[in-house]
Amino acid sequence: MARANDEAAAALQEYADLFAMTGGDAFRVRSYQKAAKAIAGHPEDIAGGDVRSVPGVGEAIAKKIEEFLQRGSFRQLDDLRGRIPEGVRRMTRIPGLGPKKAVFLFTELGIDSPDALREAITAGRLSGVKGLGPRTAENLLKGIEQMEQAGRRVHIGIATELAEKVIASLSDDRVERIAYAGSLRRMKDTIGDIDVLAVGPAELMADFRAMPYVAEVIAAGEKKTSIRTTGGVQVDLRLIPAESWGAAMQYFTGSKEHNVRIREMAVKKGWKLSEYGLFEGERVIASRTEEEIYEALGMPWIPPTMREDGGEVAAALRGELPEVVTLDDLRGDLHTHTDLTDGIASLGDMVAAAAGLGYSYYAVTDHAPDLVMQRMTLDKALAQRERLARLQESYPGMRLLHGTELNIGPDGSVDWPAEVLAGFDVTVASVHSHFNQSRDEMTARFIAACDNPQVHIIGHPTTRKIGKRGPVDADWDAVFRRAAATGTAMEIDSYPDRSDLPDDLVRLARHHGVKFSIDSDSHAIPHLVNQRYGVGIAQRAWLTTDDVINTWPLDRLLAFLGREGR
Ligand code: DGT
Ligand code: CA
Ligand code: CA
Ligand code: ZN
Repeated sequence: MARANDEAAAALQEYADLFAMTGGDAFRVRSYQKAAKAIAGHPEDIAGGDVRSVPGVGEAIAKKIEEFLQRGSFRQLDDLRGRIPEGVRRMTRIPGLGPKKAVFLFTELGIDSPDALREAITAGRLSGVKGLGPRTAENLLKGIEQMEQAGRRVHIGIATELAEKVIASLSDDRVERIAYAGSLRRMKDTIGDIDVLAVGPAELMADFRAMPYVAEVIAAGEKKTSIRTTGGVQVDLRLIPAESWGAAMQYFTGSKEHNVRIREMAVKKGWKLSEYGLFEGERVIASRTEEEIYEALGMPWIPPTMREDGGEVAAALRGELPEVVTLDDLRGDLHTHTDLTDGIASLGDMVAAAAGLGYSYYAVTDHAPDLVMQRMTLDKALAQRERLARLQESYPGMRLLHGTELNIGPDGSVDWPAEVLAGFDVTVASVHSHFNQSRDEMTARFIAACDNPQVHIIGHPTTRKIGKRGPVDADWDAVFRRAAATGTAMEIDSYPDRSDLPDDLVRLARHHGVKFSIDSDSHAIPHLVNQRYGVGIAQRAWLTTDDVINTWPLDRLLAFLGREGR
């Protein structure tokens, strides 16, 4: 994606945030947000073309973007930045602290950063302030810590795009092999630093240090160079002898705990395992490929996503490693949006893109009326259903499913009555507000949604946004038990800053017998391929195709949805 688009979109998004914080009109905020998304998702570079050709960009926004392209900012943004310090904006990213409260704390108490807020709370300066009782203050402290923890790591979407860019920038005919290892290859939802391994000439290190994405060189050695990118992410590049490629990939993929377990196996046999190979004295037993190393230790190759010392070595030794679900196993997507609500692409364009991915079925699940900002009505939904039925004629190989993403209200009820819901092929029900309910209330809320026979899938269950909002508090054992009993699937929302359910909760839900749907939650065409991240989560939780409803043939899926014969 073109850099100018991303930067302009980020500036417009910042403007939308600041505009909202200063009490700006909510519908204008939304139009800025929509335009920002449209610009980010626009296939052509706006720096070379006309920003007015981007859907959702009107004259007023176009002028701002043009000024931004010329000088890296625009007047209205400068104004608002002057009124709201950067630290106050960072305060809005503290889980549990909304923009209104952040502005209040700034204007009334002069608190202008998360650090200042922590100080004020610990010094007791907030006691007696309305709406900031001891429980809220406690939660804010936790939220600040959570944000700082997350701030040092990036989510898998950012890390993957960066790793692919680094690898592309270094790939040429002098470079025999190049790949990423570490937590990114294991597909953790957050990544501390990116570990790239290469077989190539020594000059590669100097080339790497000179790349335009490098902001700082942290360490420059012959075997390893570490840099920090302009986006603040550390990337380590290691030069590997060609004959050690497999051993190095195995070693630097980790996890540390998995490697300890593997090394124990080697030691028991009187061998030594290092990043250079598996050795008996001076003799090399295996080093070229990972497969050879695992085989020499009496195991089949273990997928990187399973290398967390969660019993995978024992299972591999017994020959009982499960066959985990892969991207190829997915036959469709059950949670996607169009520009009828908050997506940026039209129904026709989304469906065409889905067909290009070779799906057997594809569900369109725009928001239902309770999210007022989306302005959905039953008439609009029914008109969309008709358009979808007409589109179906052009896609004989792909079944189009008409769905909706329902909003789970604070009491567990959803937007539409049963008779309306019966008209949809599939429903995803999600929490979008009242995130701070008590554990009991939240648990009851999810259980009520599971008990609704017209709810098929619980969308992005924890509602977390990595680096922005923590998970809601619920008794997940109780929720998953009811989901399994009622045949309600849990979603693995693959949007990378959600990654929701996270892998540990997927494992817990699987233990209770829950089924899963690995969805993209796409709001634009480029989001469709995010399903690969959801597959990573599923693999980390050892899911097989039997656990994942959107790997199933259409008939089995429709039966699960109670829509057989449709
Ligand atoms: P991260 O970067 O925090 O997301 O996590 P990783 O797993 O990528 O960790 P990192 O970058 O420190 O190291 C990459 C891999 O290299 C790690 O998973 C295992 C291996 N490794 C690095 N240092 C050591 C070490 O001192 N001992 C062992 N056994 N393995 C190491
Ligand atoms: Ca790493
Ligand atoms: Ca590293
Ligand atoms: Zn949602």
